[in-house]
Amino acid sequence: MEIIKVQTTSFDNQKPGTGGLRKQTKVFMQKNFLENFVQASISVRKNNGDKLESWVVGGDGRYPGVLVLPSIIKILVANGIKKVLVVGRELIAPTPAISNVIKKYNADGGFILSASHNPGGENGDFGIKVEMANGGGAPESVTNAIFEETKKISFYNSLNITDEEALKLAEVEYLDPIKDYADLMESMFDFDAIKKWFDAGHTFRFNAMNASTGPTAIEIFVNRLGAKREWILNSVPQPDFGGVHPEPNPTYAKDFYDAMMNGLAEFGCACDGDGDRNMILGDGFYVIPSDCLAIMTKYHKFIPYYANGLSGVARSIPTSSSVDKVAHKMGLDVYNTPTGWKFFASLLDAGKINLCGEESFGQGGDYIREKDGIFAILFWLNILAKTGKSVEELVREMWRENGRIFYSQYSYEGVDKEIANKLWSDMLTANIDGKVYGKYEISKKEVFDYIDPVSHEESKAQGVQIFTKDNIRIFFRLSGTGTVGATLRLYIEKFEDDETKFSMSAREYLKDVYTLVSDILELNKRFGNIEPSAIN
Ligand code: VG1
Ligand code: CO
Repeated sequence: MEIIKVQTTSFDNQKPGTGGLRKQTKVFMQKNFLENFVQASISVRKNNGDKLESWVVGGDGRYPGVLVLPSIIKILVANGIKKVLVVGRELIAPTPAISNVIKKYNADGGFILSASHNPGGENGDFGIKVEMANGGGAPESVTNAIFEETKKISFYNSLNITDEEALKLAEVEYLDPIKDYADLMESMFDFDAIKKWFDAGHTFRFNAMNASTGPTAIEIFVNRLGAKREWILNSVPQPDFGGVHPEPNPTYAKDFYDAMMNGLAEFGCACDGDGDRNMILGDGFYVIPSDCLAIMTKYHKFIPYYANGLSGVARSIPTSSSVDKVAHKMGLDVYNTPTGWKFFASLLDAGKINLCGEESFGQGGDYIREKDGIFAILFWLNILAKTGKSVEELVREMWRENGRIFYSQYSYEGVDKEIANKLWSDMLTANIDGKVYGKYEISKKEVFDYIDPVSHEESKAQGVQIFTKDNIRIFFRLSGTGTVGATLRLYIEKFEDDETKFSMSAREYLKDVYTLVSDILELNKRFGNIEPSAIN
């Protein structure tokens, strides 16, 4: 087998974002775009002196994932990797199941071919997440080095063989990630209790959004737990997700959300394209992800895996402080990290936390290094089965005990990039302390810089935080996963202990705050009357 050096020209736009390199599919399809990035990632790991013997390749099934597999295999083997562990011939598995195999088979890293919750297909997005030996996304020191490498790359290593030959190389092994993952889940949760809950006639729906989680959901919920097959919706993975935007939230899973609001089942849930996100719904009741993390923390002792307690929890800084109320009562530390799961990894590795979450529909634990949609859903099923309460009862009870944190996240997707960058730099330096906007007075504005408590790696300017005198917290940042223009992300929270207000919707309760935020950021002046494209 002959190793060849293929001449290439570098690209200047291969900077990985919040969750890997994500671009429009047509950008990824440019000659050598993917190959350059793959070679750069491997070169950086080698330059760091890391042992690279085995490497996992997986994906969420989106186009053109399985078609580019041979090319990736050739580069890996040509770079001296002895074992390429491929996640099924079809290359379809949820990100958490791929993270699990990296760890389980002691691989030195991996690639996940996914743009996560972004739409797929020829006119959608494609992406590649670079995973480390711990099964988690590469930290900023590595992604920055990869970016530098991509700017100067002039050739990549490959093999002089056909695509068919590449798929059959002795160095390539195909795994069954679903079985490994389902076994792991079965070892962590009380499957007997959940089985009894289903046997007792409780109703359930899981929406796989035509993406990667369908087959795993059938194996776990139907085959192992006894749910009805017809309760698993949109369960056949499709390369373009059947045209669905696979982001499980009230905006992009609107039909499912509406059906659940109208009594479809007692418990409803959905996952995103690559299965690391989830949405939790009760009968006529929506659980915001921040409250979801708080409920998981509150009831962790019902989960056999967590029966001995937690060492600490973490939330990304834009996530609401709902979990803080629960954790502090239990005497647990709460860490605040920047947006992006990779920031939890060092805290998890060091054993400082074993449960964590983000407002963006993601929770996970210390058993792997990615967030995990099905894990969160099983967590809820386990709690429902053990408490006998409904989703709504559990959340309302928590609000009565701790007060309710009204919270809303809204996004302006695909706005003008230059204007957004100018807004961002203006906000970094803005001095608005003490400024009055209508009935609100700003008490403090600060830029959120993060120093990892374990690795001491510093990540500057991860967002701008604004507090008002009456304790409203506003957080603002630019998205790192969008592929067209820029996306503004705004997050607001306000604590309320007046029970008579608990039944208001967050949108109604925070109505005036939306106006305040838009005034502070001068959104209408800068962008010309824009409306949020997603409110969750
Ligand atoms: C978004 C979310 C963030 C999440 C990231 C990756 O990032 O806000 O919390 O970790 O997506 O999720 P951004 O930079 O667009 O706000 V996934 O499911 O795309 O891996
Ligand atoms: Co995802």
